Amino acid sequence: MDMLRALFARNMALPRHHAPVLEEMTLNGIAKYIQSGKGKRILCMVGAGISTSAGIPDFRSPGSGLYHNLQKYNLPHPQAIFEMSYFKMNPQPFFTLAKELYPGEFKPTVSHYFMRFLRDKGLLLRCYTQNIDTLERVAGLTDDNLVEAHGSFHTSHCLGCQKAFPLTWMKEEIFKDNIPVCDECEGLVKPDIIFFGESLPQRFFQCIQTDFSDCDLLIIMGTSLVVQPFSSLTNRVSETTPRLLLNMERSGQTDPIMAALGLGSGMDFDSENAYRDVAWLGKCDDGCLALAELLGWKEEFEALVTAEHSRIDEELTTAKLQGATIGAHHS
Ligand code: CNA
Repeated sequence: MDMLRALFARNMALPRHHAPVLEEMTLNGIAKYIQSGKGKRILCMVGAGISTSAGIPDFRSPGSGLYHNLQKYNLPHPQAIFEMSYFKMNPQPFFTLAKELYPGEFKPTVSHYFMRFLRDKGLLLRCYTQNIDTLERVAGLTDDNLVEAHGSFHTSHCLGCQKAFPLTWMKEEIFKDNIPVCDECEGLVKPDIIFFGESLPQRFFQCIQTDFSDCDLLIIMGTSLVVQPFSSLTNRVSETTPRLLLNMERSGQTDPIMAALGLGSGMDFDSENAYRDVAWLGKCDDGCLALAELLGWKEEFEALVTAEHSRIDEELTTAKLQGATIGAHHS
């Protein structure tokens, strides 16, 4: 191996070995890095795994993931539900699924609130999310805090005349089991979530210009890191920026042989050259709590989650009671 490496290094002026940027390659090492004041412009990259504990299935987890449970829609292949050509031909499966996953029916998780907590501490540079459930917003992140890389249900557009429709209208259509149709041109109306093959929002391309070079710590949570171009963002941070993965499985890794040679562009958690990437495997909610505890913030953080969950519970109860009263008046 050393001979091979020497050969590569001689012929390609590669690879460079880096001094470790963390005291230890563990969650504790990340906590110490933040405590030392080095991690104060934190970027979070998140995916469906941060919402599974809210009851929203992800795509790819074996057994519980959406791709394993789409048989009832008789799709030619699972991804067809998010493909424009199939949607135009048969929008029903998408809207049935949209009803199941509809934003507003779920509470943000510990992981969502961890990003809000980092924001409140002045440590969050931005959250890049692949999710379309809008739970980051419910947890209190603002437009400025967020890049919704795959769009969201927030707005919808007619595929024919491009007329915009608000969330309230789309919600009503979805819950009435209607296929939403434009009142101007009778075109199909689709929530502004990005389907396979569609371009990502302008904001994504604008923000990545500076965010990743400005970032001094990258936290990646609940994503298999297989959807491009999102997954390649992990490589945009500087070579000395630590990257923490909180996930059920290792994702975003460089090929082990390439890593051993010091080559490759993914994350390197385990090779002898590993110097900045930490994988903490388990539920990301537990990972966030463990990190908060190491930082001495656990009580304060748990208090935030409890307060926000009670507030949402109260709002839901009030809304249900109002619904029941309105129902009683109408009957
Ligand atoms: P994915 O490919 O389904 O991967 C999810 C990842 O999260 C996997 O690696 C899981 O092991 C991991 N995971 C699941 N639960 C947990 C947990 N509790 N703690 C830690 N890790 C966990 O999903 P990606 O987000 O990577 O794929 C991108 C797709 C999924 C985007 O286009 C999204 O729009 C799409 N999606 C979004 C939602 C949502 O908005 N909540 C739901 C389902 C799919």
